[in-house]
Amino acid sequence: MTVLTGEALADRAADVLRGNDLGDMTAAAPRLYPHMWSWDSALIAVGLARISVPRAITEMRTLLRAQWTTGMIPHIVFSDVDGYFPGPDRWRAHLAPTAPSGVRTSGICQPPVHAIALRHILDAGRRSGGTDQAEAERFISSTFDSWLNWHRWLATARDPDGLGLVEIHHGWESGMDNSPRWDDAYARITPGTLEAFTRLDTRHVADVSERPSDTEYARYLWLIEQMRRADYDETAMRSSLDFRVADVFTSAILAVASDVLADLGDEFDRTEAAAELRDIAARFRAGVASTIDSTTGLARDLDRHDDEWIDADSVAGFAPLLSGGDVDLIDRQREIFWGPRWCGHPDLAHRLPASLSPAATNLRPKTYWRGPVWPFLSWLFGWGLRHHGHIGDAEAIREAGLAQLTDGHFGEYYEPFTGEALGSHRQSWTAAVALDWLA
Ligand code: 9YW
Repeated sequence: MTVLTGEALADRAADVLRGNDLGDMTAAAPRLYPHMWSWDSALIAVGLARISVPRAITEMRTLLRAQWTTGMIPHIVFSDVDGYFPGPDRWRAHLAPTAPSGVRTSGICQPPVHAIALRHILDAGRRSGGTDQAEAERFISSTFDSWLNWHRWLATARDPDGLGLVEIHHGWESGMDNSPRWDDAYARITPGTLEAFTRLDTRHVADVSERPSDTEYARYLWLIEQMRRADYDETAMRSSLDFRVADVFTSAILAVASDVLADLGDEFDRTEAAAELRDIAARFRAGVASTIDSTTGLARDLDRHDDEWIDADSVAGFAPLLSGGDVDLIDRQREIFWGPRWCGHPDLAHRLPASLSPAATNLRPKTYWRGPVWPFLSWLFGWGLRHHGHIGDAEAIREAGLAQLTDGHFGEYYEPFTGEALGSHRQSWTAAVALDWLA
């Protein structure tokens, strides 16, 4: 069995990113995902910043070229490579009046982790100095307004009732596609007439039971159909879509990323914008805290269909570890996070957060967002804990996260108990976080 560590692991990770490089964007995975995904690209940029600051900037520039006039950053920017469904022909997003021209995108978004990448790019640029520093600074100051508009759009169009929670219109917007978080909301959906379709994701994985079922998939496509009928207009979609959920994890990311962007605003003389971003951060941090279940101590999503809380025992329950919050809340969350239902579960291969509690009765340890460990998410928690001053926690995650990757596969996700790499291998964001952990 291969055991790669240190430089050998970093070399292999860099090789993965080179292999998936399509020129001005990095494919999320070589065959399964031959396009740019929004939150993947930000984490990829974090890894690229360790190799080449200009290449990391290119990644973020490509993503920004796909920004909608509303401010939305779409969840997929399509390359010219075939082999992914649903592609641009299914989304037909270019027909929306607010879509960008000259680039093909999907019509939904993903969690706003991008400001975190900007911070990494700027820090890497300043560490190396010279043209790297100049380019990074020029990039941040010249694109600051675009990132601000992205955050503004999420804080307004996606929080129409001012709850401090970001509303999503498709499970894909959460980035945790088939998480049990969305089961009840999806169960209500009966797809209308759909154009015929052939899935392609199931061709690229060894075991189809790891992937969402066909019934789940039909619902995903039905929502796209509904969005198309509403011309991707936010107001029209809110009244017609079968899926509307306030996503606590995306909300936590918006909170902390708004603080990070506010810091950048202060550094680049954008004081007013920085104040606005801090207000957004405070509102969404409070929104996240308002979702806590006092019995379980976990954060919850809110189904906007009936305004019922969703109890899912999922990793999103630790949203406050990203958003931050008051000391009591964070202490309790850390205790649960490291405790026996989560990272301290005695049967885990590595002490890392799985997508569902390893003690949950509905756990499916090989199925996508219903049990496996996702390395980029471990990185995100590590980053968040460090950002809020919990250095020991962050170090523990880094060590366990690297131990999980020594097989050199850079899997999309991992079986929590055996540590087996699953889904796509050579997944870009997995390689990227390894590079950052190893730097
Ligand atoms: C899909 C690319 C994406 C991630 C998502 C993850 C999965 C599949 O892969 O989505 O077809 O969009 O759930 O978070 O961005 O890695």
